[in-house]
Amino acid sequence: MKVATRINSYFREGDKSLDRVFAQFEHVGLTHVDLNYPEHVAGISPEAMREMLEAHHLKLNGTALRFRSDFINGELGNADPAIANKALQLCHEACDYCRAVGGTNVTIWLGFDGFDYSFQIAYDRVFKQLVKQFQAVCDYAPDLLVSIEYKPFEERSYAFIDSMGLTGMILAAVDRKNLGVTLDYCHMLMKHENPAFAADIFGAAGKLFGIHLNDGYGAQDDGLMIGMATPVKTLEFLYYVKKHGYDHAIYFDTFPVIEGAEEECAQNIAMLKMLDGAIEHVGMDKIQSVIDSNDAVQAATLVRELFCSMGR
Ligand SMILES: [Mn+2]
Repeated sequence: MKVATRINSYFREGDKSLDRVFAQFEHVGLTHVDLNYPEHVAGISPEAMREMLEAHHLKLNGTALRFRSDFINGELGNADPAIANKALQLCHEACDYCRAVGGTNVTIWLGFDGFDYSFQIAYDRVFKQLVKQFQAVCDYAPDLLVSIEYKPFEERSYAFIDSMGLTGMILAAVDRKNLGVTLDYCHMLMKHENPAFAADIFGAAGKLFGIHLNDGYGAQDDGLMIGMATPVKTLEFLYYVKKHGYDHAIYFDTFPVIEGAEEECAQNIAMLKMLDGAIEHVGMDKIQSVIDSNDAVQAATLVRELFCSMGR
């Protein structure tokens, strides 16, 4: 199992040294790293980054775009062509860095492409512009997986790419093999989506490129430890992730604030392994046969069986 977690959780304690954080990642049992671009790579050459990762027996999963101040009124979909082009160039740089360090995935979350007011943006113009921009990123780096992470709101009151539905429309319109989706579990709860639904649809289409696992109550991006709020939904989600042969890193996008980052991460790893073990113990065929029966009482029986199989 490939597992990664949020570097910034570890920056809260001690200095902002990636070498120190990577040593802790190795110690807790993580295998992969996602770097926010550009903030985590400032002043570090790809060669130096690769060496630092190798020294701690870690691999780069990929880079994740972080758009800051220049882009507060929109990134790839910005109405100002100069700013939109600057956002595109940043995506290209993130692709170059990812490839040079041996990563495979470039994750793009457009936190500022969206709106706060009625009559503020031209929806169709933004849609068509985003399609062209994603085509440009995909064609720039056909050897990499470009992945859209959607979130319904925050930074803006309404995000443009806000849901599995809109993301699916973008994927279809962009029509590139190397464009897919990163499913962030909490973001889906915020949109009142059932995470397993998207995992099955995108997984079956070969478009599941990234997973951000966490938990929450739906009203906001809580970033809680895995399985602590919605364990049944998490089990169903993990079932489909397994069913569709997902083979990239599972990234814990959790926000330990009071908790120690390493203890919190260890808990996430232990919970993920326990939930996965329960699915293994009950068996994929058995679970599928219950789903195929389309029967809520059988589903409830299955959930009890999964709970009873934990830690066995
Ligand atoms: Mn995320």
